Amino acid sequence: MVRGLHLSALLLCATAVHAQAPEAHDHAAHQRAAPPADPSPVVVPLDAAARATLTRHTVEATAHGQTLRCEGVSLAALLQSSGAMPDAPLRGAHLDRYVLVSARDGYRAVFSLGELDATLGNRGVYLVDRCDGAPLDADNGPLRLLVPDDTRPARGVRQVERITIIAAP
Ligand SMILES: Nc1nc2c(c(=O)[nH]1)N[C@H]1C(S)=C(S)[C@@H](COP(=O)(O)O)O[C@H]1N2
Ligand SMILES: [Mo]
Repeated sequence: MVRGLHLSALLLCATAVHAQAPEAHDHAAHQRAAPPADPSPVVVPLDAAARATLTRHTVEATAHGQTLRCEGVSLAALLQSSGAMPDAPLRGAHLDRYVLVSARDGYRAVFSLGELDATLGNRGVYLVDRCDGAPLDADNGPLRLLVPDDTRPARGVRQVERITIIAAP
């Protein structure tokens, strides 16, 4: 009797699953199962712990006739380690995103994620914490950007306060 009950329950289950199976393959059901888009905006951690595990680069950049020799991390690597930028060639889901870098004095500059992707713009952008052998002073640091391949140094944001990834509206 118990066996009999079990068997009918199983049969009922199997019937129910079978009845739903075609819907699982239809387009609407497939779209509902898609993972949600990454959140926006995302504030990227800049603290020493967030930067400690990343490769350090030596970067030279010239501003107003003066060449700085600095050390720091790649902005793309920092964004990737935060999880906010995929560590793979970017596709449409991330090509409408940009990085807003804001300074304590209100200065701001943006970069697109596509500009930073090594397989697209491949623009080297670095977040540095030491120049010419010393930590950056309060006018320049403690963190600044350097963009050695920009023709002018205007996006070398000093006094970096916040880095945010934003999906274009
Ligand atoms: N926070 C902040 N960063 C800034 C600026 C600024 O006004 N504020 N000026 C930019 C411009 S226009 C230039 S040319 C470079 C100058 O870099 P330097 O101070 O190393 O010469 O800094 C850039 N970074
Ligand atoms: Mo400038």
